[in-house]
Amino acid sequence: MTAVDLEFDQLNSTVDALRRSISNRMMYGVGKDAVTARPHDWLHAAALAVRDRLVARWMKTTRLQYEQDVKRVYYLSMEFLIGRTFTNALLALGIYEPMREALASLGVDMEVLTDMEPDAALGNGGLGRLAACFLDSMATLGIPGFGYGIRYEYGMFRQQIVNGEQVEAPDYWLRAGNPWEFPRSEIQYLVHFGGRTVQRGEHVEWIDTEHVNAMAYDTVIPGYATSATNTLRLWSARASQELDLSAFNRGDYRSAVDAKTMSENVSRLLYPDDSTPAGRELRLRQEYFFVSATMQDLIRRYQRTHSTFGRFAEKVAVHLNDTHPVLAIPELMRLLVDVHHVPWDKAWHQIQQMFSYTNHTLMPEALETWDVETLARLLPRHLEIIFEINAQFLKHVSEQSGHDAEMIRRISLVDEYGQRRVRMAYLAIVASQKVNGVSKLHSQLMTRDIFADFARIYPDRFTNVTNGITPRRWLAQASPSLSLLIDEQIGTHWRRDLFELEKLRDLRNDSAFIDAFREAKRQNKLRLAQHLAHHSKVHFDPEALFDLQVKRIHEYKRQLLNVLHVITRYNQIRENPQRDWVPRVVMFAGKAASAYRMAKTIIKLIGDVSEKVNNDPLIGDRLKVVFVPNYGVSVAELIIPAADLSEQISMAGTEASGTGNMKLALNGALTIGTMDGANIEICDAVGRENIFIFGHTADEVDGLRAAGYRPRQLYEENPELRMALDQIRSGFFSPDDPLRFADIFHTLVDWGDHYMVLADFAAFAEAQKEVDERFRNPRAWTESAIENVAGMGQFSSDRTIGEYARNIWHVKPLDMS
Ligand code: 26Q
Repeated sequence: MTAVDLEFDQLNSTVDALRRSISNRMMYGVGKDAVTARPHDWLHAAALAVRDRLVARWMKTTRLQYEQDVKRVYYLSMEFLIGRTFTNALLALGIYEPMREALASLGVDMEVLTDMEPDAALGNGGLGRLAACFLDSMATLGIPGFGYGIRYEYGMFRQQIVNGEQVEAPDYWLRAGNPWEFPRSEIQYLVHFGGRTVQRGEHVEWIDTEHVNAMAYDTVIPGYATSATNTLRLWSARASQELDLSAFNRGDYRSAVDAKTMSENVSRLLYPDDSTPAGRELRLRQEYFFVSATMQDLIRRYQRTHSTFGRFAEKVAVHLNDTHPVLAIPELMRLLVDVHHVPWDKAWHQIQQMFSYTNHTLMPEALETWDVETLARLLPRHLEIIFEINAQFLKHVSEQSGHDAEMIRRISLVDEYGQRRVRMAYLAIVASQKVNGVSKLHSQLMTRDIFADFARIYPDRFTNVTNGITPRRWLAQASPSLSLLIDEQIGTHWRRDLFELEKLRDLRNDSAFIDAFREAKRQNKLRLAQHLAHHSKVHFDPEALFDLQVKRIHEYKRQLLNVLHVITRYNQIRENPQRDWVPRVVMFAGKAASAYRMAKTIIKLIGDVSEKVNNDPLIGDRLKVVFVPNYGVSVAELIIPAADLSEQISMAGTEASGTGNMKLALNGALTIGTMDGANIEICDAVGRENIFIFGHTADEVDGLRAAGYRPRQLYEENPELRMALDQIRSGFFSPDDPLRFADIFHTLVDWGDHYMVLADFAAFAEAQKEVDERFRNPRAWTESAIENVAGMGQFSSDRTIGEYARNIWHVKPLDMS
């Protein structure tokens, strides 16, 4: 920041200046006075006062980007799981305390306000939250980046638990208005669907289409302690014609309005599915809608300063967050070739240098494909372009490596078996200059298994960039107590350089620091205990071991393994109540996809087990089981800092990376986990003695499957496991409906146990014993916790974004001076 900027910022950051701004914004922005203002009005007025301070930085960044004619990154993602903005912006601007005082002087409690802000929950889970962490890091590092996505009116559903079951409620997050966004009614693009193609002279035209307008809404993304900011641009659908006039004139008002509603449905709601793609046509429309508007926008911005497309790839990098935005490729080809009349080969050459693609899953059923018929009907021109790309690609491969018909069939972008389908990941690979996985193991398996043919054809294209998380939100904001302690010891710079945390290692034997660390964690545990006592009427001992598994509910993540262990522990305590048990609170949180039956049954099982355990007088405080409803960014900020133990127990080879594992370790939780995803790198970073690793490795999983896995044998040979499974099968936890969990039993015992829960059970139970032993010694436990925090430097998303910028996007930070 320059001296002038600094002075300007300081003048604006005083309590007085903030109070004046809030009052002003209350009057001129909200249109009320202090006497009649309700809490929501205060939140709105305060948010506008904060936003005003961001806008000055935003204008400056935009101007510098333009003047320096920098290369820009377009980060395309169907999901941005942002959470709340207010506190985050205050911390970025360094005005948290002055704002609290300014509000207090107006008689307003800031904490009440911050709790009222709805989450921007425009994402399902890991992939969407990663995009949000990346925006934060790009802005903080001054990388000229734009997030592009959809402004869903309804975000991720709210999860209520009624009688132990998940009930979904719509998330109309815009109800009270969104003070952070700027509607840009002047920025609109037409997006076409349907119709047919015709050849006119040298060019193809796409005609007889229906269309909808995409209108831009911009949100400022502040960088931390820098005047650099970025923009998140989200598209909202507007009917291209307000009303169907002919219907209107016929007096058919219903139809006149219906057409408008139908076309605007495209940005109505987020599909609440993660991992398993639902092949719905509206989803395909959403994907095309946002990439079409984005590609038009990017061309327009490039053309403001360039008269030909010769330097396109020098100035633009487009990143695909999974395959969901992959239609950007044929759409940009169409715009260049059909609309701007760039020759095909030139256009393709530019595109291949511009695009990059991140894969987030290895599970074959999660790889996106769209059937050729649907594409032909909705996007006929794009299908032609995909066919042409495919033809040229297959020709190129045959020339290089001979006509291996079987291989050509395998790598074709069009799967010809049965119903013909386009394989979106293959299209992304062929068009990208770099393809990356999200952890070392995942990137290895990606090139060994699902993309092996492509890795042989394009060996230099594949790479790894391990995920990261932003320390601003996940430590500084979520855990004030621990942050303050760290600040006292090593200063505040860790927020911008997380490797600074290594300095904490020298303090691991410092008794005073160990005590202070434990006290900071205790504060977070108390905060959570109070919240849960208030909201869900569960009471528990804050001295107990807080054991957390928080993530989407999915069979591969193996919440069932955790539940089985809880049940055996319950049985053991009942048998031997007087032994000196380490008291535990086992917490689960996470949403199930609405159509995922098994995931919903797992939630119900957790509910039934917790009923039984929590109400058993023999058990008392020795074991409590809690399902914390509505897991999302804000709930995560509350519960992650309170964790002692982090459950990362997916079957090895299934969790691409995980990022909750990083958030928990950064907050001083010890991990119990399999050698999967980023757990492996966390293990290296914190030291094998400070993590509880168990279970089959990815290679051992393959070996076991090849040798013929027999879960029933494990069931029969392990009496504790058998008892727990029999209780599940026979209605011990569900006397009102004894067969409720029969399918869970059969899935694990008789139907193949696809995720090898039983194979890892004994090792998991052993590892849990080690956890208990370590926890009995508070000093040893806390030393390990400190080692965990100290080792987290590499898991900052700043490191991740640095790697993308250098190795994939080839962009440099903006010069802010
Ligand atoms: C696709 C088509 C239709 C409907 C839904 C979808 C869809 C939506 C979301 C498919 C997948 C997702 C989300 C995937 C996801 O969150 N993956 C996670 O990504 C994280 C960030 O890289 C990793 O840490 C996790 O391991 C991975 O599971």
